[in-house]
Amino acid sequence: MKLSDYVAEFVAKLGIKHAFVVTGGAVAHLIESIAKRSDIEYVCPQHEQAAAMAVDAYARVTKNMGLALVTTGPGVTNLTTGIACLYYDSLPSIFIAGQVSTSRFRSRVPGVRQLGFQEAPHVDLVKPITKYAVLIDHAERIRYELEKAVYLATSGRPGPVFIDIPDDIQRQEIDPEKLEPFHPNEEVRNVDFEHLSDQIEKAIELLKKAKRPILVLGAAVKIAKEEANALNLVRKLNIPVALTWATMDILSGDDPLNTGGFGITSTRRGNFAIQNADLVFSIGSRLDSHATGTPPSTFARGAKKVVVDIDANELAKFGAQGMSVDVLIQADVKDFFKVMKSKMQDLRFPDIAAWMIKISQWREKYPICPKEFRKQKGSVNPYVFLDALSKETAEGDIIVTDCGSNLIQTFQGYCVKPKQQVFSAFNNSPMGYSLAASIGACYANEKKRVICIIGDGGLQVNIQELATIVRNQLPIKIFLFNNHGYGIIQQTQEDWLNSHYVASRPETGLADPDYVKIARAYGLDVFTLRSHRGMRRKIKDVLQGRSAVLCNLEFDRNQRIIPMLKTGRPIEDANPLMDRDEFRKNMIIPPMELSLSESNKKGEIKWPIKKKQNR
Ligand SMILES: Cc1ncc(C[n+]2csc(CCOP(=O)(O)OP(=O)(O)O)c2C)c(N)n1
Ligand SMILES: [Mg+2]
Repeated sequence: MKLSDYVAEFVAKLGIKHAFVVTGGAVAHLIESIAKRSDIEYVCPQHEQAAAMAVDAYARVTKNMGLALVTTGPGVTNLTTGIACLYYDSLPSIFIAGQVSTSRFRSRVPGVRQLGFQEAPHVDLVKPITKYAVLIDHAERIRYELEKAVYLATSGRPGPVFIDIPDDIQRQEIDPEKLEPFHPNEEVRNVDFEHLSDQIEKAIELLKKAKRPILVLGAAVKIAKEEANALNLVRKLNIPVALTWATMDILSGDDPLNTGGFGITSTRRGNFAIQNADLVFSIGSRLDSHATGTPPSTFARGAKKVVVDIDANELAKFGAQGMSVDVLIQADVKDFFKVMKSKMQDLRFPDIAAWMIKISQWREKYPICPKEFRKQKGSVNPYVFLDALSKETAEGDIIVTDCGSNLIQTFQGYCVKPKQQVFSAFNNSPMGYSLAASIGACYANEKKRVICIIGDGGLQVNIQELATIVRNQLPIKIFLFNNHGYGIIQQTQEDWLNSHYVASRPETGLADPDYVKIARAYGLDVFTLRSHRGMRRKIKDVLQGRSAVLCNLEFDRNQRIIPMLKTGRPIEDANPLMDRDEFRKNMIIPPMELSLSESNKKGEIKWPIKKKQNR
């Protein structure tokens, strides 16, 4: 059997149904072997970065692995941004590259940079962003290395793996019967269930006393596929839940138990809730500074805290950063839920009705889309749009958002429905992700429609993928948050650089082409929305049917993320600053000195900042 055929059969047996490929001489045999199979469809993105991002979304949606094949040299260097997305969000997938033939390895002539055309040290390049990266320099190693790579990708904390196969090795004949298998050296998982049980008892004691508890569910709940157990716990405890970006779609946005997220870019209501809690019980979130604000000691500072995390280093970080945690539980969330469940029978918790009323009052009082936003004229307000979009989408829809303001606004303003998936490349967050990821998500979900939210800056970074969408007739509905610039960078420049908008606006170096014309040239249907008039109708039109659509939403270029924390403040005190009396009334725990100081009166900062438009 030809080795490349063996590789194709191996990946097909894993249940992978699509391969994202960008061909080249050094990978031609592998791709041909994939193409010969009837159980895998290959898809041709226009750029390897997009292929990797499609793989990322494919893994998220199928909850299996995705697969990409690329050629040597630039094929691999182009992949890296996408591979990093999978690595930092702990997603398993397989990346296979063709490498120059073994006879052309530069190692044959000491000191040279390259011997083979397009030769590059792939394994060295991707090692820090993969769980395993290996060069197959002997054909008979193929089975062992493939099996090992898949084992590593999917076990423990998942992640992408990379396999480099030289051109001459791809063509070699092998006898599959004679190949050495890989036997995982399954170190017996040594879980100290007794200790875990003791720690959980301590946590339950805190739960029994809490009057204002909040449960945090983090990404690990999804990585461990423990969503159902997490939701059972929520229902059983019947306590409010604060979700991180990664888990935002596991509970409906309008569920009374959903506090509405928390952190430096979240909602007022969610932050008032978590900051005023008397118990924060966090499961599977590393509670990074994006969630806690800085310094982390300001986070939920009146609350007892329980943190469940598999990683001892993450648990140790709290003490090192001055954030007190009362019960640290080092455990896989799977084990945690198992033990927790066994202790839930007959437990009685205090009545938290008053706390629930407070949370619903915050929801009412501080909607992310207040009425005055709706009155905006001459441009589309992102929060008004997201509210309308939430109403027009259906169960089962996948929504992918990009990076920058549009990412944050989506997680603030989009109200998730049951069985929807909403995601982005949370930790790597490269511009252009959502367009390429929408392609992967679409293939992963039987080519059903995918809603892609992206900024004008992000669109430029993967704009070539409009061609992939049209070529493959994918029903991807792109909503372009067009503020003609890098909105989030401008907001940062207002905070840090006295509004010196360097390299973030058309006047200061950016290009601002006509995206409508570009999308039309690629063959998409195009709509433009310049105001709120007829918005629901237009969104309906965009969403219906199987055609690919770009809907250009014209925003005010001074549109900002609202609210958004200014550096140095606790997360309950975001910009635009609230009247101090009103702020004080919302605080059950003592506000920080900084929040009460005279200089923080309402009106210090007005958003959106209205400046003369000079374009
Ligand atoms: C590949 C890459 N380069 C640079 C950045 C830094 N960055 C983050 S957001 C952003 C601007 C994004 O502009 P746009 O997509 O228009 O989003 P907006 O904030 O305007 O909604 C930049 C440059 C990044 N995240 N990824
Ligand atoms: Mg923009």
